[in-house]
Amino acid sequence: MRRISLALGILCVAMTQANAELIINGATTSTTTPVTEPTVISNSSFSPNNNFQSCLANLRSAAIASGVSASAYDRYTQNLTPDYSVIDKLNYQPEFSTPIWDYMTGLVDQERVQKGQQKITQHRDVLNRVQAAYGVPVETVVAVWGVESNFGDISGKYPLLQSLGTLSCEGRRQSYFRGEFFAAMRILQRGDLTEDQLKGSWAGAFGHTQFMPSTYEELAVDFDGDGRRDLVSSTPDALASTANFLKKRGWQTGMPWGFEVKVPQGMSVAGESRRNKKSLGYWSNQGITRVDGTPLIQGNLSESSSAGLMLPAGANGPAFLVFRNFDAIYSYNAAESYALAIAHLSDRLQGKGEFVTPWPTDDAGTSRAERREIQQYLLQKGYDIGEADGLVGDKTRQAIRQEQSKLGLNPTGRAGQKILRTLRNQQAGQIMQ
Ligand SMILES: [Ca+2]
Repeated sequence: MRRISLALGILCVAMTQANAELIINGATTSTTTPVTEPTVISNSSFSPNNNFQSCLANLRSAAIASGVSASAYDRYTQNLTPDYSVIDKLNYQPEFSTPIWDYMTGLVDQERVQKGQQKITQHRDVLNRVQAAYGVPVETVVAVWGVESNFGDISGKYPLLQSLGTLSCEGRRQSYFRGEFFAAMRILQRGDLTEDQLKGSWAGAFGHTQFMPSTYEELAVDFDGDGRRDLVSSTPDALASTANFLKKRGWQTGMPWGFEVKVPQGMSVAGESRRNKKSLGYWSNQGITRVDGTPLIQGNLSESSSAGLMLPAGANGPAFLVFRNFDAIYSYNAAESYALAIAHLSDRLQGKGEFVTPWPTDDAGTSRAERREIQQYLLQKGYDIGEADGLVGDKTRQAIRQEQSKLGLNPTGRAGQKILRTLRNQQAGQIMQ
């Protein structure tokens, strides 16, 4: 489960990458209403290991009321077994706070920019048609794709009926997950996907777009014209559905998501936020300019265009004016850091540069390639951290902590530039000897 809290510019996120383990489409918030309101059934007598089948039997009538046929429900639940590992995921409380600069550097690195550009070239024709149909720029659609599933590479391995069935019968938020469980069955029943294809994150987000089943029902589109909405194996369907999502969530064609700005010294930013929108005329009068010093009002923007001032790392970090389109991206996964990663990746895919204002840290974040490099040094030192996959999990963090302690550094467990440089220097020193 993803927990986000902004405090002193530090983000608490439960995962190391925005892939695979996310609950998305508003699943962790109340901003998205499931298409079908699940019927709440009292479940106080449930206990693990012996009552899964009786829980499923209790859910049967609610599933049928939501539109699952009786025969389909019986077929999908007949041999279903619980997977309690998803309850552990649901209850996981991160000890580690990921600073936003680590989060951003891992999600928007040169590797993802290059791969995104390759994908744009490869799917140019369908992307142009998607942009024409939905009014969302090619680069924004591809940026969502890149952050959600690394362009379809990572879409999750949990069989959805099993994970959502378990979450429907155990743990917190059962009512929410029942709605998703039933939606998954309706998707299967309609023949959009097969049960084999229906694998995703532990919480039920799946496919190229990592939609939850209820979002799938509401917003997925058939763009390749085969009569099925297939966000698992049809790239055209996935790209068009992403654009449809953003359009339905309020995307304004021809308008920017926002841009980095320069806030005058001494201007109070207390109370400013993405939500607290004011006119560009107001912001201009405050002395705010674009980060390159040019006026705020350019292109399609006017005095009355409405934007919020967002400072994701506090007053000493980069500042952004964000518009309605930023909110549309935000609705994909209800986290400002997440929306900023997509917004920034879309800019990078358009050939724009990195943020100008540095993050307020003396130990900047690392790219996935640099994280793999750190892991390779740790493996050479004999740490049992699995593969050098660039994902900084508990084992990697523990190994970094031990190395930092040996070196007399603060044992944070962060895979930052400082530990990378130190390990590199050690390696170079050994080669010299
Ligand atoms: Ca299709």
